[in-house]
Amino acid sequence: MTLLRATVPAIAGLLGLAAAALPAAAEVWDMPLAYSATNYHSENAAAFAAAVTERTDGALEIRTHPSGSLFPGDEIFGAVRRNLAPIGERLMSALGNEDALFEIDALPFLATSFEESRRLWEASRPAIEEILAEKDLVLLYVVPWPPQGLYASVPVESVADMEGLTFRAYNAATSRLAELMGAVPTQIEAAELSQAFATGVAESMISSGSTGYDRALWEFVDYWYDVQAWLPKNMVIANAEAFAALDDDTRAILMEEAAAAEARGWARAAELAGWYAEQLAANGMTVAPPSDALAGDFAELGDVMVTEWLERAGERGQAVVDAFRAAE
Ligand code: PCA
Repeated sequence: MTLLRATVPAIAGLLGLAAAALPAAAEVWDMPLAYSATNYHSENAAAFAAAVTERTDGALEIRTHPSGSLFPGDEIFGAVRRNLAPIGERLMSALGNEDALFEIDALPFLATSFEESRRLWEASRPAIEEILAEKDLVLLYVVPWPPQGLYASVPVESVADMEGLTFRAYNAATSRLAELMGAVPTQIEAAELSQAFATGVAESMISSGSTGYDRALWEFVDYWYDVQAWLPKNMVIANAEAFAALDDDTRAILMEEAAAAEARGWARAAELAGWYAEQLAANGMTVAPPSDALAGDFAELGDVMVTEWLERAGERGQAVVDAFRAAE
């Protein structure tokens, strides 16, 4: 008895000392991304991953997997929710079936510049964080795409020219817009774009100059109209359980680097927007502002979509839109 009483605390003490002296067990987080490795979102995520890995001395190592190579874009949100991946990046507005509020940044002409988009994000962030928390997810950072324009295989003077064209959609909102234009939408991830355009499954789409550049869309279509319809965002989220399992210091580093990645990503998107448009033109595309008729048609369809969205998004949606408009 005496021996035991003396020995147990001694052993515990030794173990405690040993545990404190050992480095924290290394944790590896695989981070699925939907877009190509050379896209600025993916490069930004890779810089974020490297910074977290370095600053935690490898206690948390993040490995990015671009181009939908670990999970295709439309499976990333579900994978992070189920902790099949502890962290991942997803186009926020593609999650409208999870909650209408996620679509707020894909409403035509609500916020059309980086500055407005930033204000819309500030107005919507608390509600988005709340919705993510309800789904056991933690928001790390968001980064916008440049303003969205219209790619088409034929000249488009007004929406009537879109009648019957196949249209690549990247979320429910772009599908709805295509329907309102009389086009024929199919939802396709960016990683599959070249094939869709090569086979005629898509003859048109709305996206940024960034995605057209990444996918060399000039090989398939001749026109890009710089409509500046909205700026959708990618968001990087973590599984709440995986996040809670990290120690305090690691969590603090993760959040600091997330804030740095958000700032870096917004700056980079704004810096690159014009350059992408130039690259489309340099590769032979007609890059032009929309005609007055096309801009007017889009504005009308935009109003329809905002009205429809407000019905689905309810009071929480209305409150965010009001907060955004009040900050103007
Ligand atoms: N590129 C992404 C979403 C928005 C954008 O500009 C895409 O086309 O999938």
